[in-house]
Amino acid sequence: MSVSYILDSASILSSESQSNIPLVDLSKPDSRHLIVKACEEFGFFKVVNHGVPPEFISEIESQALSFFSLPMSDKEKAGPADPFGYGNKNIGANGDVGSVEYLLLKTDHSFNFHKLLQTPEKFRSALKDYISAVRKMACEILELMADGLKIQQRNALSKLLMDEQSDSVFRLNYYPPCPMLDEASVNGGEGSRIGFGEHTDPQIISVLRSNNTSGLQISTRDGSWISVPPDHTSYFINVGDSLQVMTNGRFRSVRHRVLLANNNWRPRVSMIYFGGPPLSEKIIPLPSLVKGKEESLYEEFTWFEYKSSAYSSRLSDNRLELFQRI
Ligand code: GA4
Repeated sequence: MSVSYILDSASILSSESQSNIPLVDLSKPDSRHLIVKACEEFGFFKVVNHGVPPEFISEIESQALSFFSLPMSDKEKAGPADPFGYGNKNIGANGDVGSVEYLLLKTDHSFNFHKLLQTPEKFRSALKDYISAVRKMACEILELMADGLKIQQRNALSKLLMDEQSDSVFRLNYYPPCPMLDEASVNGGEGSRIGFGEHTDPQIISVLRSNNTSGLQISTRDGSWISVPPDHTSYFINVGDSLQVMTNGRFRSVRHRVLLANNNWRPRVSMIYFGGPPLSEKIIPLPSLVKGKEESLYEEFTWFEYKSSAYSSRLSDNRLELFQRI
């Protein structure tokens, strides 16, 4: 192990330990205020006491690891991700690439798991348990947001995720260890590569959990990047573009990315629930957040229209710009 490897790791650790990522304890009575503050400042926060049973999490993680360790020819049977299924390096349909393999699934369990695994029923039932527990947490958070924003109808946001027609997505990402370990050790393990390029999430809310590996970074208001210290026992919440619009710009959808250090020897595995509304839902600011004569900052659009526009964009595009009123 070279000296530069040690220095490199130490500097990553120190930038992570100094992070000021907002922390929300869902069991504490003041959490609604902290959530609102975090969504205004960062569009991002970490959650503890989330209530998702650890055995649901470990079951999905082990199912994911066994899927991603299948021979490539087997995994490819579940692809390409157009948009659902197995994807490798290609993200979306417009030329974005990253050092990542993934499975993108609809949360209504309509995916044909027989294409995917030898024990599809086990995977399907683990997903069902996991997604309903994570959706419950997401709804609790959306209700706390509504409380914190003094919105009378507590479920104004959460009802969109609970709707039978909710267009939510589940994503399993597998970031392989450095592909050129030998080369990396020759040059001291320095440098990094893009796992998942910078972007904002189009939906309302994203709920992310990863194993204990680094990589996730968020962009702050001044455009600088902060590394998020990994914590496999907690969840990380992202405000999505739709929530930015529904709060008339009060909450900001967070730009984030995954950057992999070239000396990473463990795969990063993340699981993300993207809570979206029904396709026909109009994405407009909640009435009480459009004060007096102040108008919506955005043109009116449905989730279907926004999603269609998102899917024809590049990952790093500012997708909301197209809908901003000048
Ligand atoms: C970002 C959030 C979710 O992962 C996702 C992504 C989707 C994809 O991977 O197919 C998109 C991306 C995401 C935004 C713009 C488009 C669509 C890739 C891409 C270039 C599943 C989603 O809903 O939007």
